[in-house]
Amino acid sequence: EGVSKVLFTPIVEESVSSRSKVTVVGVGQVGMACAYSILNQNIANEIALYDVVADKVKGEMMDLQHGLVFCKPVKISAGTDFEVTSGSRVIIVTAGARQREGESRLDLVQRNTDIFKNIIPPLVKNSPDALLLIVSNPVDILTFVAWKLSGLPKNRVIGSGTNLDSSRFRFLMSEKLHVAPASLHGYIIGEHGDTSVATTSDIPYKVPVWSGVNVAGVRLLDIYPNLVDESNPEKWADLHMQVVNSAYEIIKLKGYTNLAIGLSVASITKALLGNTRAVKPVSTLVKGFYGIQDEVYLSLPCVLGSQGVTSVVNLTLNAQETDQLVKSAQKLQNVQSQIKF
Ligand code: 6V0
Repeated sequence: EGVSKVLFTPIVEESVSSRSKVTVVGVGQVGMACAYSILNQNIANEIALYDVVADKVKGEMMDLQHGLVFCKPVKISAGTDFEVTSGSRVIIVTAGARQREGESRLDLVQRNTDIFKNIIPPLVKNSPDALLLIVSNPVDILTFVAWKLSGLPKNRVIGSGTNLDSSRFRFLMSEKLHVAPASLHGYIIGEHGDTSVATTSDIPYKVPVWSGVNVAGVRLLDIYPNLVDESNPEKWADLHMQVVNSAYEIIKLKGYTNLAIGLSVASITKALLGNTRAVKPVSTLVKGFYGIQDEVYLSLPCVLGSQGVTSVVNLTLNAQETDQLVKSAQKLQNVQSQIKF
């Protein structure tokens, strides 16, 4: 009796700010795979989920929260109000409409641009210091759209780009050489493209930089000069088309792709939040590189840190590789010039 039965004696008001808050916009297959990878790898100390579908976003939040006992400490919040996204360091955008039967690529771009018009300005307003990491497809064009709508400097608006394609490329090569995928280095640069465009007339220019492929610094082309010749019975050149077709194939088999893109986005987010200076191929504004004149986003190996893209690695490209980048840029510019902002 007389003893006050309170659990805590407050000393000071608790802080609401968070060192490493990540917001995931759009809690579909891709958004949740991103959130789950980030949670599981202990990359952020707060994860906010934002979507327009209230039940779905609440359900996804609860499902993650119920696993928190098994994770390192993270706060998980969610909602349909932009308030929930405030103070984010990285905002991952996976919101997007899917291509409708018979819909042109341009119509899809316009529909997703219209969604971005509603979300990018309030996201930036609530998190003025955030980096934007765009995942929605077609990712290179939508990263440009997000950059335009955000008013942020180019280094702070990044597309997930060919980080995923490069990972697919390295996996396929690693199977041939029997080494770990992470021990085989190589890059796909250029356009990530659009998972929903499967026509051969619109194959994205995903450029495999064969000259840089190496294990422990030993270039494969130095050992096997005929590596990617059509006549090579090992069919290394085919690996490139396998990468190009990966998404279509997976969508045909399971309906969507989500787990690898989730891991890929988590690895980019880790580099940004941790200011690690990791080099990854991500979509960045490439005007001025390799003779490209247009304001377009394409993937090049970039140094990533808390300012976003802090440098671009200058690759030694041959004429064909440079030509593909320039053509890709022209193609994207052609679509972009028809977008209504
Ligand atoms: P999904 O499962 O349909 O999820 C989309 C989510 O976005 C849904 O939960 C919607 O409610 C939500 N959404 C729609 N409008 C809004 C809005 N205005 N604000 C907030 N949320 C909204 O699609 P999925 O998750 O499979 O794919 C998402 C996007 O990622 C698509 O554009 C895919 O093409 C793209 N991908 C990009 C990849 C890449 O490598 N960059 C890889 C895979 C998919």
